[in-house]
Parts: sequence; structure tokens; C-alpha cells
Amino acid sequence: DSFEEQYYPSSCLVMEAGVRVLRRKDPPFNKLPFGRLFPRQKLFRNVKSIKSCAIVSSAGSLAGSKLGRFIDSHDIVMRFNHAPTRGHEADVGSKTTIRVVNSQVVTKTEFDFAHAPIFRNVTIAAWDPGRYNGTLEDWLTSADYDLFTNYEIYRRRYPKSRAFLIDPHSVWRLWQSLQMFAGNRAIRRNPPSSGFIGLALLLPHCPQVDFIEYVPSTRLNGRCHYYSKEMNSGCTFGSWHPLAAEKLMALDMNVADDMSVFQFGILRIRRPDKLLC
Ligand code: NCC
Repeated sequence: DSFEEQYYPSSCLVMEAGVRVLRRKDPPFNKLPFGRLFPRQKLFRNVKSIKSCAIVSSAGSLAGSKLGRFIDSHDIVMRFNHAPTRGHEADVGSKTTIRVVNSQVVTKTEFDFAHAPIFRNVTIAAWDPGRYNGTLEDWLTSADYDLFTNYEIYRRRYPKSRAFLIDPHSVWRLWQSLQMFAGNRAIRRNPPSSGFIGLALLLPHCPQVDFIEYVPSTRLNGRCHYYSKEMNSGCTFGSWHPLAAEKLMALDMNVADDMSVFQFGILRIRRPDKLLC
């Protein structure tokens, strides 16, 4: 009885964070020339026809997974930062609908955000946390990495692109959802990783999300990324981002069986019914 009263689905907490992209009409951007850079399009085309989505973490244990075909069978495929598909198609597939990129990737010259082909012809959702209680005006001058300059260059170069900025307030609301889920265990006041932000951005648009190799499977191999040889377990278990809390919360939302999660590396998360939340 008391258990039932206390239980509130984590998927509802994630939905309520309302992770979203900034729109032209959002103050203060409605009064700033910068806001006119935001695309008028919606984040996704034909939202009603979206049935299944895949989120591909960049985890090292995707190497050898042979999940490429499964990943590509989804209506929408989300990837992160500069994670490549070329040369890794058998394991991670080749379809990319949207890339969630952090502000380091937008900013640092090595990634060449404004020109590199990997960031072209896909939807982009770029994020930077700014300060915890900062206003959007503050954010424009105090982002962790100045993503605005390259965002502007990119948008001017490709005016038809679907490249959006994620509302930093919604990133911190997501952090609050994580803290609520974690209960009395305090989590670090650092923003969630791109993977968890991506999940929260996608879930409202997608009835079913398969999140690949986010909760580590038995393929766990100590590598940071499937596309590099670097060994670093911190990438999987967390150091700066509240990654352990993110992954526990994602596992709490999972509806797939243990075989799927721990052998194949596939979490399945359903969008909660509005009546449930
Ligand atoms: O590594 P990253 O993350 O790009 O990974 C994308 C998403 O996959 C999850 N992941 C990754 C490796 C792994 N072994 N297990 C995982 O579950 C990550 O948690 C993340 O959700 C990021 O979130 O944006 C992040 O970006 C990198 C880095 O900036 C970019 O890759 C560009 O090089 C950050 N690393 C560093 O700053 C050194 C990482 O902390 C977060």
C-alpha cells in the first residue's frame, strides 16, 4: 500500500523536466538578433509517424556488438558528439537522424563543428549548462564553452539546417529529476551527460526508445568509446557527470528483460501515458 503511494514512475519525472530546444519566441531571444538564427522548423518531421527510436551511446562495449542492423531499423537514430558510423556500421549502424553535441564539441577547433561532414545533413541539438541558477541572458555571456560563435557560423553557412540549442534551464530541471530519483543520496551538481539529455529530449516525441549500451552489458571491455582504443572505465561509470544516477534511473524505466539489457545491451523505455504522470 504505502509502496504504491510512494511510487512515481521515473519516466514521468523525466518527462516533467521538459527538456526542449530554444525557439525564436522564447524571451529574451524574441528581442535579440541572435534568436533569429534559430530554425523555424520543428525538431522532428512527421512526429505522428514516429514509432521507434534508438539512442546509441558511444560506449566502448558497442565494439563487436553487431547491433548495426537493429539500430538502423528504428525510425529515429540519435548519436552523440563526434561518434562516427563510418567503419563501424556492423556494430552501430549507419543511419543518423539527430546528434546531441556538447558545447566543447561545438567550440574546440579539433572538431571543426562548422565544416566537418559528420555534423551536416542531420538534426543538431547542442547544449551547454551555463550556471545553475543563471538567466538566459547570463548564459549568453557565461556559457562553459562559447558555443554561440560557431553556432552562428554554422547557421549562416547552412540556413536550411535543423540545428538547435537546448534550453539550459531544462538541462538543470533534468538534473533536479535525477536528484529527486536519487532521494537522499546527494548527486554532484554537474549537468547530466549528453546521453541522458538526449533521452529526455527524445522521449516526448517517441513512444518507444531503445537505448543501446548505456547500462553496460556483459560486453563491458574497459574501453571508453567504440571508436577509440582509450581504456577508461570512468567513461562508463562516471566521474564528472552524475552518470551512475543517470544509468540507475534509465534502468528503472526499462521494460525489457535481463537478456536484452545485459546480453544484448538494449534498454527499452516507453513514453509514459499522460494519465500515469
Ligand atoms: O563520451 P561522450 O560524453 O561523447 O559519450 C556520449 C554518451 O555516451 C555515454 N557513454 C560513453 C562512453 C561509455 N563508455 N559509456 C557511456 O555510457 C556518455 O555518458 C554520454 O551520455 C557527453 O556526454 O557529451 C560526453 O562528452 C565527452 C567529450 O566532451 C566528447 O566526446 C567530445 O570529445 C566528455 N568527455 C570529456 O570531456 C573528456 C564526457 O565526459 C561526456
